[in-house]
Amino acid sequence: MANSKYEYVKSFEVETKLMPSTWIVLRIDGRHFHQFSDEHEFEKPNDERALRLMNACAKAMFEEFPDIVFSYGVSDEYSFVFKKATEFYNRRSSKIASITASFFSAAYAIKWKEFFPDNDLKSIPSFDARTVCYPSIKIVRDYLAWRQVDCHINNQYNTCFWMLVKSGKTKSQAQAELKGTQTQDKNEILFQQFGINYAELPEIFRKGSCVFKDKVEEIVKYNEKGPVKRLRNKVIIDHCDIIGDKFWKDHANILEDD
Ligand code: DGT
Ligand code: MG
Ligand code: MG
Ligand code: MG
Ligand code: MG
Repeated sequence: MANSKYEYVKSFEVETKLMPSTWIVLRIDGRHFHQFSDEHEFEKPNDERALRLMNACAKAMFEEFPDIVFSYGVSDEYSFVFKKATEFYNRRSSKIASITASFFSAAYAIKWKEFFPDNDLKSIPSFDARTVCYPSIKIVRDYLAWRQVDCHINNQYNTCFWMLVKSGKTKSQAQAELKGTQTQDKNEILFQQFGINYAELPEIFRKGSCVFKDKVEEIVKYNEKGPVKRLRNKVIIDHCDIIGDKFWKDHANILEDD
């Protein structure tokens, strides 16, 4: 097509290219989910249906965008790690953030009924997205540890807070009671006042969720001797500890230099 005299307007476009040879971490976060969770009567402090819906959207991302090697989600956010050598959208930040945020938002709306069969979607869910480049495995791991520590701190606080409120305290009384408390104090409050052993709460609440590919033994067919099993690479959702070394030793391929 011949250039028109208007073509020059393209020269005003600015592209932010993400640094080559670094892990791109994309974080998606629900917009106004404080309001959204109230409006849809999410259970407090954690609504398992809402978390599983987020996980299903993350799994859909994994299946749609093959350069994602790992993801971690908590509350209304999900982080996605792209492999170091990715050329996804030529590493153009605005393309990556806009496409993934819109894909995730659409998935959330489409899958809503699967997880909330009795609740109508009352407003349009949307998610923001940002991209950050990290130059080493250590820093990617520290990033993920930061999110998981955040999950733990918030979940422990919120669990105490809502137990106090549900037991009759006002929100400001609960806040005052928790002010300045350490991890151990909160565990004591839960145990002494409510008989809850924090360590026994569901892992999905305490640890958040990880999505990654792993080799899983699957039955592929049955013959006269019984089931025939094969190792298959599958996208799995688990609630692992990603702060310590064990997970990363067991799954060294996830962040390997490629
Ligand atoms: P933003 O991200 O700046 O648009 O604002 P928000 O309101 O999304 O705030 P954010 O992302 O810092 O915090 C997430 C909110 O979502 C927080 O107010 C609690 C709510 N939320 C997330 N998961 C759950 C849940 O499972 N149950 C309940 N009750 N609330 C949840
Ligand atoms: Mg926010
Ligand atoms: Mg949010
Ligand atoms: Mg958030
Ligand atoms: Mg186009």
